[in-house]
Amino acid sequence: MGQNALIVVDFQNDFCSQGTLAVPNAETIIPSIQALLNYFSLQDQPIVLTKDFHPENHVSFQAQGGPWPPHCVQGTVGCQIHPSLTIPEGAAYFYKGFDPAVDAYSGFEGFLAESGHISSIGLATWLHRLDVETVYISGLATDYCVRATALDAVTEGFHTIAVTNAIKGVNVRPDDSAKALEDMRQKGVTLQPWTL
Ligand code: VGL
Ligand code: ZN
Repeated sequence: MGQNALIVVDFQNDFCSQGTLAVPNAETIIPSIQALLNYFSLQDQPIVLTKDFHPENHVSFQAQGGPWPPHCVQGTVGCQIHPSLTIPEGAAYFYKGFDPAVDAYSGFEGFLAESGHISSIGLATWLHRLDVETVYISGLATDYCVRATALDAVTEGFHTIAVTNAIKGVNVRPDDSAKALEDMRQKGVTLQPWTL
């Protein structure tokens, strides 16, 4: 039987309350994400953290005509994983959005970061090599990177669970997260809370 993997999407300082692109109430999901991290670690199941990893002149930033304020710029505190999470040893990091000219919402556009350099190993390849069948998706933001990651997970053939109490949306329009959840559900993502 295949393994389960946990994917924590973009739980970085710039998406939390002091950040440049803050997701309202992002910190409220910390207990659920930590419970997931602890559980997957205890079960020796793969843990993935994705990071938005932009250069200063990234195409998604308003100065370049993009929709967003600068965020998750490489080498800044805003790019770091939020310090309230305790990340188990052995967790794998996948970086995305580092090409100045291309935005990347989905973790499946990310590449494994190994001892400070970005490899050519993509997330789907890495998960398939580990015989992962089911992915549990948590993190930020429901209406952008979580949604894109979950839909790509389905396309890549994974049984995909979006953990409803471990994700939070930006809601540029108030119902964006609700629409994203419905879209995910229609496309084969299971919506399920994690019981603390
Ligand atoms: C994200 C907007 C821009 C996300 C990343 O992680 O959802 N949203 N870059
Ligand atoms: Zn971004």
